[in-house]
Amino acid sequence: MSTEPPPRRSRVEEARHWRRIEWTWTIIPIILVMIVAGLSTTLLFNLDTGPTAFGADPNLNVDVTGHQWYWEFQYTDPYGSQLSNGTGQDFSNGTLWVPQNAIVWINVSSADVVHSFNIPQLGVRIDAIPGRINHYWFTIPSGTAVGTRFLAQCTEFCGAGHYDMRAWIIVTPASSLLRPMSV
Ligand SMILES: [Cu+2]
Repeated sequence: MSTEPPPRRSRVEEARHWRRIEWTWTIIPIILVMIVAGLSTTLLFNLDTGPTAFGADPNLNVDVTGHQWYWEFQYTDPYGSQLSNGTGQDFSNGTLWVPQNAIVWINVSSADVVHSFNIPQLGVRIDAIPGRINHYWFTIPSGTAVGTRFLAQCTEFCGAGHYDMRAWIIVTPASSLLRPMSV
């Protein structure tokens, strides 16, 4: 008993068949890559723009300057100045007072060598480079109690005093001095 071999496709049909598959597995990944590239590029630019890109207005604007071997904090808007006057603290001594639920926009630089500003608990890590201002922001998680301290530290070896280049971020009561959120 002889079995009929299946009818063979012509070479032209064969080529057409494979060409369709080639196009499919070329076009679909290209579309996927373009979607991922678009989303991540947008996110990258938004990260640079800061909280406003995500619909939030920073409550505080703070200049953070690394020195061998301490951190200097300076509020750069009137709201921060009021806050600092209100507590009577010296704000250049390595303590940053931040109200509950605040969104803090930081402008990070260095007065001497390269440092890196790091608040592990708040997910902050940004290089402090002389002659350059790096922007970043963080939020105090809702429900954080007044008096909570977050340790800030330098994570770039910057000389003999590097080990002690620490600062405290201390949470103060939510203040009416804060700028209202923009809508
Ligand atoms: Cu340092």
